[in-house]
Amino acid sequence: MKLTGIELRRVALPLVSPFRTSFGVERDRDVLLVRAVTGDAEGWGECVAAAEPRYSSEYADGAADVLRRFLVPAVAAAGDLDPDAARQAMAFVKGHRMAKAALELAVLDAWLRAAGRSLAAHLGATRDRVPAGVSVGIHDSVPELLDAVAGYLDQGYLRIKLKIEPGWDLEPVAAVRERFGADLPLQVDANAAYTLADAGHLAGLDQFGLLLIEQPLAEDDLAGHAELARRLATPVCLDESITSARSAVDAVAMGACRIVNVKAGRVGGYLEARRLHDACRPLGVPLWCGGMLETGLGRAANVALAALPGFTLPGDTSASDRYYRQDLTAPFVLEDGHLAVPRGPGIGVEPLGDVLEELTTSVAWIPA
Ligand code: SMG
Ligand code: MG
Repeated sequence: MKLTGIELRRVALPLVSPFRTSFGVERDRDVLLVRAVTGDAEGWGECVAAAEPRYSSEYADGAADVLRRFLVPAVAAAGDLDPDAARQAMAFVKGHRMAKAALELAVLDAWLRAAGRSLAAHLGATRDRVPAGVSVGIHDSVPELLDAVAGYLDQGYLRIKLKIEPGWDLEPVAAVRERFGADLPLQVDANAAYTLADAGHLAGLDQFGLLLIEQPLAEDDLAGHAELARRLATPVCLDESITSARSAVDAVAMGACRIVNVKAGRVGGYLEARRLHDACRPLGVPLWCGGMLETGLGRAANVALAALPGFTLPGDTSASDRYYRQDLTAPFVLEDGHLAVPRGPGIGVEPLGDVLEELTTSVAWIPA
């Protein structure tokens, strides 16, 4: 496959409601899209880096810069292109996993479209629909949170994740349990807002029968997570700390987590996410697919990943209308609490041309 060029496109989408986490409030999604144009087909990748480096060190302008200056020229120089050649060509760049993942996905999508094969089939998906969970942000009050959760449960979501932070943890969790009962699959995500000194306080969550607590401590504090895990009955799950298949296996081996949130962008691509899956599955580590407020393009790829057999817990793979009034693709809709896995070639969805143009804030074309 011969690369003709790469388009870097920025798109701005307003969220249906502000999404507050322990690290800040998101009101709009400023998305960097990568389009790979080849002699055979075109492919799309979505970069999950946010506008500001609050969730992790990457941010959209930084990703665009490293793509334009280093990653795209390296991939363009690779000659005969396939996803593995693209990965190898990008390997000399340290870090920048979200930027690499976006370019890898664009190449992978083009390559699979040229071959008439779906991403789901290529990754090894074994299901044609995946159970949908929803991530519920920090609210101004418990009654407002309960209304939001009730609305999502009415829509059919099968699992609720509550964002927590110091000052917004035991009380909202207790209230959700009290209102919706002990059988509701419920978990929490702290986005690294606590320290080991909070272990006693966090043990207060044990009474609520949570599926897991996600990333309570700092990204680089694996030893702290291992110590915390010994002091909690609630299983610890890692998100921000897991940057590769190897780091997932190591984190499990040292007892820092029992469950892994898989985000392809965070580990450098869907192919590394599959390696993580293949490494963790024999260890019996439950996996689930995380979310980064993706548009329909990134969501399509996430749903394909979530259909692999090791993804045994519902993901943060929600329907389009949980995020956007108008998605970039035909909307993903909840059917009986599930999203259908796209079956068409590549990621199986395309941007809606007029919507894409309307929401685009800038475009740059980089010839190969
Ligand atoms: O895509 O539904 C989604 C968001 C899920 O909570 C979510 N993501 O730490 O897991 C996480 C956060 C990271 C993004 S917050 C803007
Ligand atoms: Mg998380």
